[in-house]
Amino acid sequence: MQFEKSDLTSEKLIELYKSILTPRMVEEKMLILLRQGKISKWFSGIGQEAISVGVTAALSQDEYILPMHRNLGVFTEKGVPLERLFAQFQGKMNGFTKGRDRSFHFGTQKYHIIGMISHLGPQLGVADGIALADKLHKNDKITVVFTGDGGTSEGDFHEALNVAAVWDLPVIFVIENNGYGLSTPSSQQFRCKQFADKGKGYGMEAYTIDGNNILEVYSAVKKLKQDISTNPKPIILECMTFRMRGHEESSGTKYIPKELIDAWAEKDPVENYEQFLLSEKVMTTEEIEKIKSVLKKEIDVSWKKAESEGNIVLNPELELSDIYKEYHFTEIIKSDDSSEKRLVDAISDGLKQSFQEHDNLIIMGQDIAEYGGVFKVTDGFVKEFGEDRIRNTPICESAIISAALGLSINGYKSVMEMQFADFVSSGFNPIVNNLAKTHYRWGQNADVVVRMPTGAGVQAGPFHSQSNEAWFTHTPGLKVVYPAFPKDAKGLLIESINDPNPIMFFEHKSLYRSCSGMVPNNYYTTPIGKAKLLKKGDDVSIISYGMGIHWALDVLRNNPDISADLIDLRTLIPLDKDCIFSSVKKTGKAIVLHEDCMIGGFGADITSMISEKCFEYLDAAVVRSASLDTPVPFAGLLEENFLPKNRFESKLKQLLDY
Ligand SMILES: Cc1ncc(C[n+]2csc(CCOP(=O)(O)OP(=O)(O)O)c2C)c(N)n1
Repeated sequence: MQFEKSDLTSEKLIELYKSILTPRMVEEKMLILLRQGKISKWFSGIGQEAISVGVTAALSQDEYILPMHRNLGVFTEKGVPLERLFAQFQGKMNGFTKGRDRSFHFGTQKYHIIGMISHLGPQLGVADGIALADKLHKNDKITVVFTGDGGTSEGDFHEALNVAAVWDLPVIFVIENNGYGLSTPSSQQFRCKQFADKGKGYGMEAYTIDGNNILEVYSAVKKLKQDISTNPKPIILECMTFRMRGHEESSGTKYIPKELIDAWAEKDPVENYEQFLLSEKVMTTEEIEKIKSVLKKEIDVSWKKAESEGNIVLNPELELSDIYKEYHFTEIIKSDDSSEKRLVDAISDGLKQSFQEHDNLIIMGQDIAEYGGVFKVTDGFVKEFGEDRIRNTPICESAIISAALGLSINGYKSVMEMQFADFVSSGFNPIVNNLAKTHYRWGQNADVVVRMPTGAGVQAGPFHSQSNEAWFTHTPGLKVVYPAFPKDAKGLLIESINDPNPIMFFEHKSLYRSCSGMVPNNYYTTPIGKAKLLKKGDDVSIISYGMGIHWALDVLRNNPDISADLIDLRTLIPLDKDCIFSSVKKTGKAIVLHEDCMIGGFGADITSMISEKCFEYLDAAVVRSASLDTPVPFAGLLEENFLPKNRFESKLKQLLDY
């Protein structure tokens, strides 16, 4: 192994030695503790330390780095106290996740480390968002994100690199090419010779370096950083290395040829660097032994401290409240002057006024800039707010949702417009696993609103008509908002943008231009989590939201003899249970109406809650009226048959007659 000192001083060379030794010695201790059953799982980074340490050492303390499961060296090099790391590994309160997530699955703003979720790939798009924020701040900072070679097979890798390339983001994508993804060798994972070859395809510079040589890694990143911090652009940095132990400790290395392990053992990054320092007379054996003994003591003391901390004390209320960042509604009163607006215009109005209110608000979506979005919600925005804030995106739903989290981490609010709610399936993973879970896991909020043009009735077939709100009501950590009228839509959208938590905001596209109403002209807020009693009656409670509200209103209009409470939920999560229960206790009968399919629709939850909480007040079983359990069909007649609109009236009357 060839080490190049370049202009590094002896002090710096020794500092790097201590840095690379730290994760090695910590890990040696962890392997013992693992065998003793004191920690539960361990993903070894032995043999790969030069990458974690060399990269991190080349960054400033306030530059973000996004490590993976083998990057202990990132944490030690950033100066995360060992005692807290050890508490984290043991699921203690002094760790970083209050015992809620394991190992390296956490971030810490203090140390500018953003940890992974198990799904590997989403990490890359989060780096895009962080880097975008830095680029917009013009602060010359760069972001570094890691992936293993196996992780590059995921679509998220492609999307994140593509977005970074199109947006010229200052990100270094470090690929640790260590030969295996779990048990799968590289030959079964990808066909390219080197990952650096992919650079051309993405339109970015790419380099392959020796990942076991700390000086090579350190100087490569230093140089690249200098280059891209003032001239923002993404880089692929492929670091050749080898995974010396099993994927995680219990899985072993039987499938790896012994010769391969032996050959790479010769290239051990710590031992080789140590030999180099000795041969160059930068350090003596005695000095090295002294460093090791000081470090050993520090590790032992830190472990003892972490171990002596008591176990977590259960606080059930905190478990529930920590899914969201604390936030209190501030009412901004509606003005008296109003104008007649269609739903689409009210949403556009609320969005525009939010842009005027929040300098740090960005919207991202396909065709939303000059084109104004397929539903024209952002028509004219780019002229008023500029291309930095009104951002056309490539067709990369997953990377853009991940980038939205990155923006939030680095001080921005964002809205993402799904072109159609159906396409959210291509961005599902980062929503339900990253946006939704991050605050609960390590206290980082995701200040993101995903706008979802949803619903059927426009003969658009199975992939442009779905009601998929129940995919998200089932996921703790998200809020789900679904207005039915222009006035509510504007106030709720403004409030959703003010709220620092991740919000799925449903907009029924068939109501966009068919539903109008008087909308206050000013910037005002409508509280999330509050239903509205649209009609008061005595005989039945009709509970609905979105298009269902309009169907129910039609039926009540045609049947003036029916005396019903009509509840517009407006928000599904958090659900206004009090409003529902007090109405049902009064009427004794309830019907839940929604456009979504019956099985697994949100109505199932409402029905069961009513049965449980209002049982002794009920005069009949709670009824549901919902779409058929089929995909949404295209032809008008089939679609009409699919939707519950024409079945609702008879179901309601049957219930009243019971
Ligand atoms: C989406 C997803 N699929 C599968 C896994 C299981 N898994 C965890 S790590 C891993 C191998 C990753 O290989 P690589 O990216 O090369 O990183 P390395 O472990 O070699 O450092 C697999 C298959 C996962 N965590 N997420």
